[in-house]
Formats: sequence, C-alpha cells, structure tokens
Amino acid sequence: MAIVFQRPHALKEKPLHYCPGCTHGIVHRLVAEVIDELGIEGITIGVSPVGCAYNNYEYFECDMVQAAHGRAPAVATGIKRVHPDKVVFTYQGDGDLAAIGTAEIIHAANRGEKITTIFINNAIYGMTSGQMAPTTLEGQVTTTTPFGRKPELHGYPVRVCEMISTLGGAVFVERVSVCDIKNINNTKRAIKKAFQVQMAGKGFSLVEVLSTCPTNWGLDPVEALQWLKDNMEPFYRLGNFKGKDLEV
Ligand SMILES: Cc1ncc(C[n+]2csc(CCOP(=O)(O)OP(=O)(O)O)c2C)c(N)n1
Ligand code: SF4
Repeated sequence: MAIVFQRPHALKEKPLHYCPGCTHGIVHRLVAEVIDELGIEGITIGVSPVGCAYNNYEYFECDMVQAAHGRAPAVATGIKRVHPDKVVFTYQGDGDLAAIGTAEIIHAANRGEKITTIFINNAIYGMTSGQMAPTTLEGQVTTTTPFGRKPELHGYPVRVCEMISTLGGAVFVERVSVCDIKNINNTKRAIKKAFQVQMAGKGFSLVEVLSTCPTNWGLDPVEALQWLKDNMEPFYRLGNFKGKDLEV
C-alpha cells in the first residue's frame, strides 16, 4: 500500500511537550520535512533557544546544540565558521530573538553569516507565563500589560523582517504564517528556500513564522488560529522582504 503520510525521519519518534494547539509542533515538522527532502540530516546542526522550544534538541534527529538566551546566532556563527560544509540553523522565539538576542541576530545577519534562522513570532513570552514580548501588539493584554500594550509606556511592536531585510548580509527574509493549510504549505516552501540559500553559500536567511500560543493568549486552539489571522497578519505583513528571485 502506498504511504501518503508519515513522520519525517528527521523528527524523532517522541511525543512533543507543547500545549495542545501550539504551533511550535507544526513548525518542527516542517523543518524536519525540509531536512528529509534536501537529504541533509547527516550534515545539519541546529541551535536550540531558550523558551518553550528550549529542548527541541530532543526532537530533531540531526545534531543539535543548546544556546543561552538569545545567543543562538552567535553560537551558530561559530559552528558554521568551523564547519562551513554543514547546514546550520537556529530556532528562536520572539523573546529569545527580539528581546535579549537583538544584538546577536542583527550582527549575525549584517555579517552575512551563512546560517538560517527560524523565528517563531507568537507575540508573547510563552514559557515564562505570558509576559509582553517586543512583538506584542498594541492593546494586547499580557501578564505584564494587564491593561493592554500602550506604546507610550511600552514602546511599539518590533517588525523583525522589515528591520533585518535592510542589512547588507541578509539575503533571504520572508514572513509566513501557520494559520491554515495553505499557509502551512507556504511556510514549508519558505523554510526550504532559506536552507537552499544557505547551501548555495549566498548569505544569511531568516523565516519569521507567525505562530500561536493558545495557553497564554487565553484561547482554545481554533480561536487562537483565528486571532492570529485577525490580529497578527494585518500588522505583520506576510510575504517576501528579500531574496525572492535568488537562484538556488
Ligand atoms: C538571560 C535570561 N533572561 C530571561 C530568561 C527567562 N526566560 C526563559 S524563556 C523566556 C521567554 C521566552 O519567550 P519566547 O522566546 O517568545 O519563546 P516562547 O516560550 O514563546 O516559545 C524568558 C524570559 C532566561 N532564561 N534567561
Ligand atoms: S506556553 Fe504557548 S508557546 Fe509555549 S508550548 Fe504552550 S502554547 Fe506553545
């Protein structure tokens, strides 16, 4: 009988620890499918973040390294420079990448490090119980903004793709969403292209994935997908910011 659906080889046979409806699991699967399709499991090294995905080294079949909070791009830089023949990726949340790790991601991108960053933007600090993140939307209620994020008090939401795409060393930058099947398929395409850009030696690549945190948003999984669509997508424009026509 023909197999039409199975676990990607690059994703270990382990139950994920994420909350029901959390989209971290979807993105893990997409990364693993891309690793399988490109046949790079044996030469891929991932760098795990701090945040809910801190132990994703348990899930990917390839080599993985754990970095301190926000430091994944610096760790990945070292790995890639020592092993230029490997495919190196970081997997980072918005607290990890856009708060404590802001300097690391900007300078790694600007140096044109030949690494790929998978950036999970769920507009909140998930693991530590729902504090405001740099990407929290105006008016969004979090545990540290109980009356909603107010720009005059808390600053404005940071648009990472728009910022990173201005940097010379960043060659492929795209924002995608996992709100429905069509967008999930598109997310996989973008992740694959980002890896291929790295493999072609072009420079730094980043895919921002608009994601859900049903637990800290206080919504059920289906409501959370709708909230993402209704609230995040209008502010965080989907699409390619750089490198759409790069030959890989
Ligand atoms: C230096 C440092 N500061 C703060 C923390 C606490 N901390 C751990 S995870 C986290 C939030 C992570 O949020 P995010 O990166 O958005 O990932 P998510 O949990 O939403 O996937 C924080 C603040 C830490 N571990 N180390
Ligand atoms: S707290 Fe949020 S980001 Fe973390 S596993 Fe649960 S739903 Fe996912």
